[in-house]
Amino acid sequence: MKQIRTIYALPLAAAGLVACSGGKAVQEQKRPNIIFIMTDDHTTQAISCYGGRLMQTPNMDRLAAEGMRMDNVYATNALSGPSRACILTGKLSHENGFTDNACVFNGDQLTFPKLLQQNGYQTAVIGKWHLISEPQGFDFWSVLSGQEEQGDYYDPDFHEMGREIQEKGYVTDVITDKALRFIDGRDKDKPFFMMFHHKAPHRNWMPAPRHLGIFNDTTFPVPETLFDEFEGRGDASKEQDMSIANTFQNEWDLKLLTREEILAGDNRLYKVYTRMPEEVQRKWDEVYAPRIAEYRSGKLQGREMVEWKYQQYMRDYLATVLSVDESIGRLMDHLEEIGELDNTIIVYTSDQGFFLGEHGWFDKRFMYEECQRMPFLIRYPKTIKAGTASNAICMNIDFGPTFLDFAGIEVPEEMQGQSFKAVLENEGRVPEGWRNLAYYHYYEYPAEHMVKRHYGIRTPEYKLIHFYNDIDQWELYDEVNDPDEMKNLYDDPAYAQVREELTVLLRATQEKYGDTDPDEKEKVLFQGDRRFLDRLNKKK
Ligand code: SGN
Ligand code: CA
Repeated sequence: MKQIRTIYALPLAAAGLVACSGGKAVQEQKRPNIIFIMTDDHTTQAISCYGGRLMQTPNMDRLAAEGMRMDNVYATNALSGPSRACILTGKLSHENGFTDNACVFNGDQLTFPKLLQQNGYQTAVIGKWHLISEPQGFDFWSVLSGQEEQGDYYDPDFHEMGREIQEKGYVTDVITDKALRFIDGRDKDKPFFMMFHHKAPHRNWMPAPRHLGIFNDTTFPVPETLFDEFEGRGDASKEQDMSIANTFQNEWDLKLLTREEILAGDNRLYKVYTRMPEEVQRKWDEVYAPRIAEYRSGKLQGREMVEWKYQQYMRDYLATVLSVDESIGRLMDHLEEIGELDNTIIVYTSDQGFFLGEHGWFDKRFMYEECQRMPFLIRYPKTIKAGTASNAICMNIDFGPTFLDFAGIEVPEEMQGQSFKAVLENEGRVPEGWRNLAYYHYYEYPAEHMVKRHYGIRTPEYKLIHFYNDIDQWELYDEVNDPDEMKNLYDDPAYAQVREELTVLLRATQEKYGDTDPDEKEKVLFQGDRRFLDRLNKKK
């Protein structure tokens, strides 16, 4: 293990090491355990305590009712690997080097789990990792390895402490079992920190056997912007490849293949379907048969077809979320049983949000609210008041500093995020001098879904975005009056001054974070993109 530098060394008082009256013995005061639950692509529209109308999430709601719901927590690069790298390092993508999903994380760099470990925490990461290099800074790790580290829904493969293993069962349940086993086998003399990372509800949304078909009689409300035509907005919105109407794949996303067709082998479902036990395959066949028949009846056309696809999408996506909600319930019950519930900071978040039909889309990547915003629920009754909510603007790079702060560990100067412990412990109020904006920079282009590169800022009232490489186009949204981001005000004379001020603020923010040098940027970018393009070429 690397020696830590003195500035990160833990002061005695902060460590909770207090000299007893005799002066000899030292006693460890209780520092909180920290459980960081992060799902993949779970968005606030699908969480009932966020006002989502699509489904009930009772265990997530319990976290909020007994803790705080944060309404303005933002991803700085709304894509899996990049978001995870930002979280681990407390640094933006251009600083941690992981700009897009084709990168390999440099695990030698400073991360907050390493600091927790060096300062007496027992650490673990279980579930989705998606950073390619082996996890460092964890006493135990067991991460999904199948499908280029996206993981499989059924009988998933894991890379665990240097070994390749396959587990039996549904991925959310397997990850939960592993997490509970880690808790039970922990070193009881130490506090623990666990990254508990689910795969669900990532594409292609395959529910647990017990939830297959559970929403098949439900019709979900259709987003008002499902048929958005992007009037007044730039080419990035028009030229993406992530629409329900055109990008959705019949086989993969809608599962419109019969058992016989799947088993014929020449399709993407084959690999995932054949991982399911026979009895689950049977249930699957039964559940999807009416959907296939309806599609093949030939009655669905035009807008009706898009709405139909949206309904099938919701049925599968939301059913996978049920397993995650149950997992949180199991975790809380277990912590309660062993008497650790109130000693543990529990966080629920997702690597980014997701489009559930808004603007006609699925997926993420854009700096628009549905996916830039991350759910963030936190429970720690010792210092966080139950039933509170906050609109403080925070970023994923702030998570590490916040956890270090709770653990009494000094936040290293080089981390760009800042602790929001003061927000959490002050009923969500924004403290004096709080950095009330979120920075964003997305790089993965040209790539899957074809979302053009852009950067921008989100303030409490506005959002300014610059699509900067193969096009040079700006967008400005009034978040108070236009929360759906339908009206680009960049060229509206009434907003000329706002635009001016925001531009100055954006440039100052880039200056502050050192994200200004285009040459450097290109070097980082091309590393990832070339690999994507190579892969694309190979497929052709
Ligand atoms: C897969 C999905 C994409 C998704 C990326 C990244 N395609 O490639 O739809 O955007 O993952 O997701 S799929 O056809 O394989 O389902 S991320 O959350 O890991 O960044
Ligand atoms: Ca994701």
